[in-house]
Amino acid sequence: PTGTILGYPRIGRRRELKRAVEAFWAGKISAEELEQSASELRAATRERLVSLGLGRSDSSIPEAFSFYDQVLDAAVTVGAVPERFARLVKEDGSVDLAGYFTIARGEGQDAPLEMTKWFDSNYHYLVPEIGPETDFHLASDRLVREVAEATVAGYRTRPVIVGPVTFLLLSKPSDGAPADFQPIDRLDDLLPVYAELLAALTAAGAEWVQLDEPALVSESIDVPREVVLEATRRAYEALGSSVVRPAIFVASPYASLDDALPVLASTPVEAIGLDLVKGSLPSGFTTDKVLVGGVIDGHNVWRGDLDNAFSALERLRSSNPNVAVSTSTSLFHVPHDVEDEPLLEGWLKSWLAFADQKVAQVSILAKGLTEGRNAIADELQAATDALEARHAAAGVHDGAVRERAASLTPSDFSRGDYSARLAAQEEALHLPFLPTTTIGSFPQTGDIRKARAALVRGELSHDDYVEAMRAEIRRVVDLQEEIGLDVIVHGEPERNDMVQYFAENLDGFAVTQNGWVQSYGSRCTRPSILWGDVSRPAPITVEWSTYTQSLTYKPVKGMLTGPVTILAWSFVRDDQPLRETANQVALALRDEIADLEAAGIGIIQVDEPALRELLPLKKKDHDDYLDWSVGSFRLATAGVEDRTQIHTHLCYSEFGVVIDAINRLDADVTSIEAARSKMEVVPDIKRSGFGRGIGPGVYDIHSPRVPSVEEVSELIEIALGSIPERQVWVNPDCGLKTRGYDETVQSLANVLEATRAARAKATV
Ligand code: THG
Ligand code: ZN
Repeated sequence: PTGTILGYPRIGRRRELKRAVEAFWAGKISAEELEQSASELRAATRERLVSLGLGRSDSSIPEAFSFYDQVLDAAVTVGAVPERFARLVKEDGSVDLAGYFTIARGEGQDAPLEMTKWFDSNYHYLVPEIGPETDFHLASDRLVREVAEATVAGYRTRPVIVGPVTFLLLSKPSDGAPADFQPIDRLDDLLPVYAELLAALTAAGAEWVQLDEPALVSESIDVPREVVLEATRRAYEALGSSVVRPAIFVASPYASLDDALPVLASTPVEAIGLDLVKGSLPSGFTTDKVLVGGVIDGHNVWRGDLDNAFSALERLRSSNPNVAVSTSTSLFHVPHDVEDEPLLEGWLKSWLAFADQKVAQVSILAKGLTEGRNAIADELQAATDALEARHAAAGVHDGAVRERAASLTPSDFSRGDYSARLAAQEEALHLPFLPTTTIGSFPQTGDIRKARAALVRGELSHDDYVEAMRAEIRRVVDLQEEIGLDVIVHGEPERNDMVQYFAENLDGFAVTQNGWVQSYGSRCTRPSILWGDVSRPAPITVEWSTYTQSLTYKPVKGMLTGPVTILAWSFVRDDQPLRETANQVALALRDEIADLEAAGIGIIQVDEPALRELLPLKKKDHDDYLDWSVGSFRLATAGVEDRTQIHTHLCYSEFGVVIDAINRLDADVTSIEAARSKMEVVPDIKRSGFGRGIGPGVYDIHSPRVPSVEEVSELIEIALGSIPERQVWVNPDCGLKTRGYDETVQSLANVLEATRAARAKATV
């Protein structure tokens, strides 16, 4: 094929897959009915891709469905089911749909596979567990059946599976594995299973197979590069040499292959995919293999510069005879269709391309490759015109915003000396030893969600909505007073999502109605679209926070989402460096913080859970990233008086890498996730010499379990044993939004009881 895509959204235009999967979990539909829904979705996808210009029978349509996660799919395909789930494995080695979901979601005492970020995206995959004992064997014919299903329907599609090197590099050693064991050690045992799968796919009619190897582009992999390269060589020598197999297409989304490119090119694979959006053209490199130029951005929503994309393909073809066009990544990072957004302004829609528009762009460029540039001149021109209109549009360049950003000086990024701040805050806040607080959100009840939906539908007046939220705030404040928490939050009932809420209230952002993107399993988010210069037309949170403060004598903590997280969880403009966009968001937040302070809010938390997530895949880019990301947080927060206490919150462990950056944020208090890992991060904190307030979570909010007083006490003891006592705060791991009220109240009560006991024992 001359044009293809690496993958397409699986969740469905109206989240049909989410609905079906959750109905199955709830026991409302059977496994057969779920299979039927999935089959209909796959059929609809194939039909649509053909209507958008991909070939029906030239292997350009990827067969890339998943019920939950593509890494889990690979794991169950090769028989890598952890010991604790052995009961789910049937006689023939397979697991059924119910068993598959049990591995993903856990059951009783058996924890699910761990979930972690997929490269530098907002998608989460499940981490396979591999040990010396893992018995690799072909344990699922699901992918083979999907190819056969397509064949019967009159398509020749290209099955997609995570490649063997990436599969092992993303796995973690199973519990009992020896200390020096690494999953990649098992490559030679795994390859025969992949070879067997390739043979079965051939028998089902596949002429091509796509093996996704994004781990080859990442420098955040814990295995020496020489080992990665040698594994790549061995894997593709072996698979390439197997006799019965489809042609092999190795895809490498998210960045450049660098030294892995010549290695792959030396093996008998037929095609190599290059991310030419995040990565670059390999200069001087030539090969007679098919080079699949990923020139259409699969990870962002812009229509972009199609002419430039075609030029990149032409350059690639000037030194390589066989060039095809594709997206840079799978399209599962973007929503289905701009045409599903009737409420978006026409001018904005003309700048955007979601999955369906990107498929059409690929088709245009494929036509250009076969028929020449003239054949697509009109389409290239139309894209160029749209891009020019975008550059010239009001709101994309706001003079006042730019002037303000241009006049920033180093002092705008810096607060005063910490010891002076600490003294001023102690005087202003009078907090006890081991101060207690929560991360900000309280359970989002059905009533809250119903009220918001009614407001959106116009069935509830603005005033009635505000009163409903105030009633919820009163309830949450009373509860915290009763339990005895020291720093009070309002519970965030008015926020649908911690990023979307701010996007809805800032200029320069648009939000979508149907722009759902899979985050993990059946869970989705609707990333906002950051299209223009950002400014704050009016205060956002001030009334909610001052209302809350009017209900209590204790200090209320104002709650904001930080600039890095707002960028990470939105689609960001691609026409200026992220640093500039981040500083614009930071300045808007800085104004919000100034207003909160002026309104008497003495503590303000600026959440940055995504700080680690945007860390670039290449080490050479780390310093620049940490510089602008930390800088934007400081710009947002450095305008306050010494007496105002700035908090931040970060989720998702793995603090080792970013601990220095966390230190440089210069927040007065930092809360982090720690309960789930039994305070594993505490030694890192100690080693880093972290000198300000720190609240390692003592209550794992990811599970409905209520922690006992003893458990919490033990965690507090661990923290007090390593961190200077005066620095320690007591709080849950993360927000309570996804929890129920009963378990929340009991858990927080236990946290407070454990804190009181620790205070009584303390010598300070
Ligand atoms: N907001 C945004 N992005 C995020 C998170 C967030 N990315 C990382 C992390 N948090 C992802 N976690 C979740 C957790 C829950 C849900 C989605 C992502 C979730 N979504 C609802 C669903 O799919 O049913 C829909 C939510 C809605 O109605 O808006 O439960 O917190 N931006
Ligand atoms: Zn968190």
